[in-house]
Amino acid sequence: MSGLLAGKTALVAGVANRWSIAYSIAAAFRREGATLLLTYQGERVRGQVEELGAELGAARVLNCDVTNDAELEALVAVLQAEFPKLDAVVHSIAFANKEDLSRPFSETSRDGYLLSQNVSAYSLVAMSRALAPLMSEGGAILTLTYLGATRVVENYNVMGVAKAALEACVRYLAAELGSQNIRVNAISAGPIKTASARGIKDFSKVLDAVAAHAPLKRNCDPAEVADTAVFLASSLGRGVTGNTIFVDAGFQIMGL
Ligand code: NAD
Ligand code: IMJ
Repeated sequence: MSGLLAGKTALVAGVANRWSIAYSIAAAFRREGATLLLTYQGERVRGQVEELGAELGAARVLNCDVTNDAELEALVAVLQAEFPKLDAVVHSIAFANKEDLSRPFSETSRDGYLLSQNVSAYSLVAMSRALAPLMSEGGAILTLTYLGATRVVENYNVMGVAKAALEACVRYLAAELGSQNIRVNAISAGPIKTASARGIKDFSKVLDAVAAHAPLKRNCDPAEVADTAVFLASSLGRGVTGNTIFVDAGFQIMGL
């Protein structure tokens, strides 16, 4: 074991199943020697995530719906008692109403807009505020974003606006938490077939287009995203904060 994260404790939020990007990140963190803490969204996914946690050798699997302040506070209380020093936090969470990812963007309702912002962007602020006090020796906060934050991607709609806010949150949080040696970065992953991609209209066409046009002539792999997360969470990433790093087989550089 090379142990890039040996002696570090990492909390990973956003594992729903073994296809989740957060699952690949958790596996890579464990491979590098981190003590793993997983959080899940609620009772609906609890059993599944507990099984995956056991498989990964996670030290704890805890409930936390990131839209619920009381659940965030309860999480902090458990951590304070059992894992007083936290070194890395991974936020791999997004949600929008399914109908807002298919109908015209201008038809997005106020509630749908606010829901996607709350779950997908504000939650990074809430998690950072709650967990930064536990990162007493500095550390790294990571989130997952997508190209649709800065370019118009068909059907991404309200999620693109939420990711634009998320990327701005990364910069403001990085500027503020830098004095505590806490770095905040986003990884912009290329399209990956996860639960959050299943059922998206024409998703396989998106995958084909990336494989055809990306410099590497293929899609990205969740393990590649995970290894970039290891780099950012480890001391190798110590000079990097406030950034969005693309792990997308190079797709975003292409014009025509
Ligand atoms: P996923 O469905 O496996 O993960 C999304 C996670 O968000 C789930 O674990 C779900 O339980 C969690 N979640 C939703 N609402 C929550 C809440 N209120 N509280 C706590 N957790 C909540 O899909 P994924 O593709 O692994 O998505 C992870 C992240 O990666 C998302 O931010 C997504 O936008 C981003 N991303 C995905 C792709 C892709 O193509 N799959 C590409 C780039 C970025
Ligand atoms: C999602 C929608 C439209 C186009 C899309 C995506 N493309 C990609 C995604 C091109 C790559 C996946 N992605 C990057 C996401 O962030 C997905 C977020 C998401 C997905 C769903 C599907 C099920 C649901 N709500 C969702 N909320 C957020 O009900």
